[in-house]
Amino acid sequence: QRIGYLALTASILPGCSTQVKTEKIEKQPNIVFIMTDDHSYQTISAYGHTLSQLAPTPNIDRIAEQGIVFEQAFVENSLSTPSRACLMTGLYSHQNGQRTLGAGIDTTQTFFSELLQQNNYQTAVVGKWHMQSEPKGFDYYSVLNDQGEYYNPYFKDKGSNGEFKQEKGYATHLITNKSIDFIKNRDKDKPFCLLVHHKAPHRNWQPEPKYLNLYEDVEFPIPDTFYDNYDTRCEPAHVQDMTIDKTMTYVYDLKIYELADVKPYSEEWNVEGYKKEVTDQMTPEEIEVWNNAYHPKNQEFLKNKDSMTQDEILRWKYQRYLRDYLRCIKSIDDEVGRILDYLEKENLTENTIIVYTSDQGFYMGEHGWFDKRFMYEESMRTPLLIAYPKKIKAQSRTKALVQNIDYAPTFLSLAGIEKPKEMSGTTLEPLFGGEKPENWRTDLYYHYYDYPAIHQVRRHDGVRSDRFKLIHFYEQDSKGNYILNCNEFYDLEKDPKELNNLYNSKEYQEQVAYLQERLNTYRTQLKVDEY
Ligand code: SGN
Ligand code: CA
Repeated sequence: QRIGYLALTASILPGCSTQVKTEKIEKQPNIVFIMTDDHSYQTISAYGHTLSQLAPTPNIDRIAEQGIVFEQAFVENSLSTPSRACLMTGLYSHQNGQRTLGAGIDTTQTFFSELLQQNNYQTAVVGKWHMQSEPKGFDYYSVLNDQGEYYNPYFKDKGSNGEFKQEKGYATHLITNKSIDFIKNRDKDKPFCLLVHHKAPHRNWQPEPKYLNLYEDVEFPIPDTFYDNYDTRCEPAHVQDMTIDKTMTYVYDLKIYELADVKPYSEEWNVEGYKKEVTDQMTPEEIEVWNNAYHPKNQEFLKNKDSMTQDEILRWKYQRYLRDYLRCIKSIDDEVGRILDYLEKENLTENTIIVYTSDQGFYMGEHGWFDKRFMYEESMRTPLLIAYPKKIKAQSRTKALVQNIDYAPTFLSLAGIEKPKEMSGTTLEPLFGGEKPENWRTDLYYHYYDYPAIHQVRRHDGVRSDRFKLIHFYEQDSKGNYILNCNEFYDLEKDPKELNNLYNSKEYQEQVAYLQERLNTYRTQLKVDEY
């Protein structure tokens, strides 16, 4: 077994150096990886978006102050379990098996946690695991049931024979408690790797009791693309099912339980459904606090609703959505602060790499949407902030293209472990100095597979370079004939909001052809089997 130190210089090896230098010893760093579920970069102050100025995230920003902000961090497949599989394996979805939300990960693949464990690390994962297979390569785990619940959630611990037990409290807080307890109780002679996987701010955005009224007086600005009519696009943007206008439900998403049995809203959600999905796991005291918060606001809305225009109603829904979402973020931010405080108090900051990210991005009303899945910026992009004082200069930023398949190789390289040859991702360590190495990748591959499924986003793959994006939406019938075969191309510098599909524009034929060639190369080299 290895001890917790790595000899860095080769000078002690015979024949490597003429002079024997003082042996420089470096300790394997601890890793604290905090990943939320559906947290948009638009709602983290360090990214400077107007939304986050109204609802700041001072604690997540501490990571930015101490470290590096990745301004172009992306996922390969904007969905929970696929993203988690990319994280664990450093492989693209078609390589690790987890293409859709329900597909199982190929458990014969190596998880980076196993390699850390074999190389001296104590490993743990707490919170949303979501994949059907048991966490592999962890000394300790306490994971939520599937998507998990916000209030008094059920956890399954390692060694509990698969049994879930309900715990009292709010998920974001409980997950942090368990995380801190793991650090507290660890073997202090060994490095540790802790994955803190929050449930929040996943749909249906249930805030913590103390924040149920936060931001009630704040009016969040409507995004420029809120009324997008998807002109110039292929069919998928038109036929998705994820608009605030039509898809978001009054009862489940917007918590107007007063409408539960009122037609036409009773089709999907009635009082029973609301109780089951929203308040079922709350204590009577929590239900009272919850109802006291929502009821007066709901009454106010219902009083005015009949005299409101469709657009006023839509804007009201947007405000309720944003407020609840950002209330969940407020709890996340508090709890990130608690972890950072604990690491500081224990003098662990210097030798710990702290990562903050999300399993993908999210629409905060851009294009009229919530949810994710599309290769457009808001969902393909994800927040990524890393602090590691030993190697990362405080307050640095980078525009280098990075992807969620890079986490596993990064952790391995930091721990001094050689990356398995088959891992597709690449370590982010060369970017830590703030400079982008000349040979850094110039584009990324994306592939979304989960169709037919909730929200009805069609399958697509594509390439994103620093400036351009090519997307190919596809579907073939059983004979291999295309039912859907449509391309989009965006100039992100001139059109960062992706409103103008230039695929057929004469002016861009050269750039389109270049990205098409890159896409073909990815498909061939990565052995992609559908597109
Ligand atoms: C649930 C949500 C969807 C969401 C998926 C995937 N519906 O099905 O809105 O897209 O999860 O989310 S809900 O009615 O159950 O809230 S993911 O983060 O796990 O990928
Ligand atoms: Ca998610």
